[in-house]
Parts: sequence; structure tokens; C-alpha cells
Amino acid sequence: MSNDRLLLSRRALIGGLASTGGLLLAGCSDQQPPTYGNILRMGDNLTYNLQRTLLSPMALAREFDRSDITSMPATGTYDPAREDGDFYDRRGGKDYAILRNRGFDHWRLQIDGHVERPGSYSLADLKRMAGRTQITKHMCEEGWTAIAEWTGVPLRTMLEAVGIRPSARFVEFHAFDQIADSLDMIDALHPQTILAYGMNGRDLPIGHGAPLRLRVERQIGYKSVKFLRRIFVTDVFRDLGDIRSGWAWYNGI
Ligand SMILES: Nc1nc2c(c(=O)[nH]1)N[C@H]1C(S)=C(S)[C@@H](COP(=O)(O)O)O[C@H]1N2
Ligand SMILES: [Mo]
Repeated sequence: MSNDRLLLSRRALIGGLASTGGLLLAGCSDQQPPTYGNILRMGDNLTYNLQRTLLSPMALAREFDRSDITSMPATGTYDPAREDGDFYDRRGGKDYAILRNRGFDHWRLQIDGHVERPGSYSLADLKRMAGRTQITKHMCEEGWTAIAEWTGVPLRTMLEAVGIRPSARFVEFHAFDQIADSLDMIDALHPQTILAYGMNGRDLPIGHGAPLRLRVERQIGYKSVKFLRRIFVTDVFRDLGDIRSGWAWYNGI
């Protein structure tokens, strides 16, 4: 690399770090996940602030070799169309059944909120974008782990395509069941945070979130929302369920 290019890339790096630092400080001041007056919940904010301060924002989770891949159970919702599922959503379940019966040809991922170019993307659109494949360890809050290979579009690439506005603070993920969750911009822009359409070299199976799921490799299993239908970029924190139901919004591993 010539000196000029080195200087340029170092500047770009410093610019990148400075803006991440801004996000970091913003995260520490007014935008904290709510504690609902529960003293134990204060631990969530402690963990969040500590991890955000101590860990490099872009540090990668460990990646494995193909030979490390294990079997993986499909847990939580394994088919959003099933009325007896724990997180069954009537409207989402019906929509999902129709889309699945047509091989997800008519499925679209909607992206809107604080973005310049809201839009919707087909699976073919996503597969045309520059992708990433990673072999990572999934850790479920119930105590089991599994290693699998995931292929998809980095969320960062997607957010660059739609152009996030400076007001953007959180990215929400909405599914065909009742599950929804959100990430701050540090995890949203992390290189291993991907919208996965492939698992172990094949299309994502229904049980694991077809046609598209989130992979968040530095947080616990429930943050990797399956069966995505909509991504919504916001300027405010909303509790979409995990805190209300007793789980931490930020659960770093
Ligand atoms: N939409 C949706 N996403 C979800 C869940 C769910 O029930 N519904 N379960 C979560 C939990 S607790 C885990 S451990 C993983 C499980 O992913 P898997 O079914 O591919 O093993 O998905 C997460 N994402
Ligand atoms: Mo889980």
C-alpha cells in the first residue's frame, strides 16, 4: 500500500471510529433500555454500558471451520403458520402460510422509518447484493449451543442501500410471529450482523426462520429474530417485548 493510500485509509478508519464513539456516548446518556423501576433490571444497563465501553465496537465473534458444524434444534416458533405455536400471530400466521405455499416468491422485506429510501426487497434482490458467509456458535438462553454456517447480506450493506438518516438510533426487526426485537447502531453496523437466507449451504429451512432471519453473533440466541417481514429504523427506544417479559434487551456473550 502506498503512503497516500495508507493515510487515506487511516483517516477513514479514524472517521469511522469517531462516529462510533458518538454513538457510544449517545448510548450511555439518554437512550437506555427502561428498568421499569425494577432494581435487578439495573444490571442490564450495567452490562450494556460495560460491554460497550470495554469491547472494541467492531470486535468479531469467533468463527469456526466447516468440520465444527453441529446439529441445531429449531426452537421457539418453528412454523409461524401453526396456530398452536407459543408466539402465534393471527395476521402474520395467515400471511406466512400464503407466502410459504408459493415458495416465498411474493415475500418482500419491508424497510422503512428513518431512512432516505424506504423500500421492499425480494429474496432475489437480497441474493444479488454482496453477501457474507460465517460459521458461528449460537448460544440459547436455555443453555444449549450449536455451530452452523450462515449466508446472507450484512445488515450494514442493507442500511447503506436505503440510506440511514443521522437521526437513526435503533433498528427494529419484526417477524411473522409475535416476536420483535431491536439493536443499537453499533450491533446493527457490526460486520457479522447479517440478514441470513442460507444455512449450511442451503436455503434457510422453515424451522430456522425461512425465508430470512437475523444473525447477531455477539448477543444471545433470542436476539437473532427468525421469519423477518419488516425492518424499521427509529430514533427512539421501544420495548418490543424482551424487557417486559423478563429478558434483557442487551444480552452480550
Ligand atoms: N421470530 C422468532 N425468532 C426467534 C425465536 C422465535 O420464537 N421466533 N426464538 C429465538 C430463540 S430463543 C432462539 S434460541 C433462536 C433459535 O433459532 P433456531 O430455531 O434456528 O435454533 O431463534 C430466536 N429467534
Ligand atoms: Mo433461545
